[in-house]
Amino acid sequence: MTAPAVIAAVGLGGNVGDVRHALASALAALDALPGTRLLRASRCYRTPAWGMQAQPDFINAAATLQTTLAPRALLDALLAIERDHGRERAADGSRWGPRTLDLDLLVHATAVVHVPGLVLPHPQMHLRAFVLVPLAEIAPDLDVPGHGTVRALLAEVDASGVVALEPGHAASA
Ligand code: PH2
Ligand code: MG
Ligand code: MG
Repeated sequence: MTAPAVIAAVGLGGNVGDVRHALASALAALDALPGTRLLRASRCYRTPAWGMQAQPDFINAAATLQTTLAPRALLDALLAIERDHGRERAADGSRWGPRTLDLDLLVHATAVVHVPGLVLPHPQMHLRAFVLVPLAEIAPDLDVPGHGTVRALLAEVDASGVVALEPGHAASA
């Protein structure tokens, strides 16, 4: 029996090397995962480093997927794609330093999960403009379980400094 397909959202980012190339390559890898289809990908945004601020700006984007993968299987696939793109995790376990490619599982349907290594929805996504701005471009009505829609969350954060790297489509009048 095949698992039902659900919607999942992924945050993409990096601040080392040719990040736009890495993000495009990662999107293709997401679309190629078993039981998974890339639905939408946002533009790339330049974003000020959050957390550990003394590091280069990041480039961030977001994607929505339709997938039959369960949360843990999808998370493991994201980590494998990071490794394929040269991501090295700091030996000291520090979490917020420079990286070639970071893929964060943000939302997996209605899942609310707190187990070692996997928290859903992503525990800080509702506070981070670098996640919410790209995600709002492609999925403003997506529900972040326990928090509300992406559109409502974006209205509560300071999104100044988050700049799209390509022009958007003009809204129809
Ligand atoms: N990721 C981090 C830490 N800080 N800042 C921005 N702007 N974008 C990120 O993707 C990011 C960050 C840890 O994953
Ligand atoms: Mg991250
Ligand atoms: Mg990460």
